[in-house]
Amino acid sequence: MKKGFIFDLDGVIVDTAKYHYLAWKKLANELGFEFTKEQNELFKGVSRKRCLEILLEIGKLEATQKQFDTWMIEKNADYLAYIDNMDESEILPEVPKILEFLKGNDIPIALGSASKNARPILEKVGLLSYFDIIVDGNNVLKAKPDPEVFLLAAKQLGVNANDCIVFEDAVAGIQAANSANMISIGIGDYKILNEAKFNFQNFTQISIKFIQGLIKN
Ligand code: B16
Ligand code: MG
Repeated sequence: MKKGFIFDLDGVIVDTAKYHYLAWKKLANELGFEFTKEQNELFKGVSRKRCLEILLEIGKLEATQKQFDTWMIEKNADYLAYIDNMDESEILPEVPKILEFLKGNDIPIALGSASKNARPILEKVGLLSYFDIIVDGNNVLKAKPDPEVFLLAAKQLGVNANDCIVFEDAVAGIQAANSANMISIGIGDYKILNEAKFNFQNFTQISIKFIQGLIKN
């Protein structure tokens, strides 16, 4: 059966978490509290709206709907300013090698990200043309760990869900891939991503032979 490969964005293709962190920290500081890098770990793979809810819980603040919306807009404006200078040097190691191999073998490739800024980021780092399909925060109603983002990607790729392989760096993303009956590959700390079918610290540890095995099985 035809296989499809689905990539998360932040933490898999590029490390945008550092820019999300700077923008959330700026907002927290303006609101009068600290936001640490450790707390930022909770935000990985989580939608923008849910991130702000968690941030306000950390700061023990309540917001009116109007304030909430204003802070969402402010955070995103700051984030967009931080990512404005991104270029291909920010692509995580060996990602292009894997994309190139899949493309060269006519394997369909999708992005499955929670970010509403996924398309401009791929464009900035020069990887947009590798992706046949982009499903991101603009296309789904339910955030990971709900499998909606990956199921939609599979549908648009024209590949059965159980023939899809998902690369993810967030626990919620691994859970989403598993509940979609896809093969989940954790990128990052295996102790955190222990629900994944396979684990790698990063793409430098993934051989073409391993990818060929996934395509054949
Ligand atoms: P935006 P991913 C996620 O990207 C980030 O990990 C998460 O921290 C962020 O809040 C979310 O995108 C939404 O991003 O504010 O740009 O819409 O890992 O799903 O690619
Ligand atoms: Mg991610």
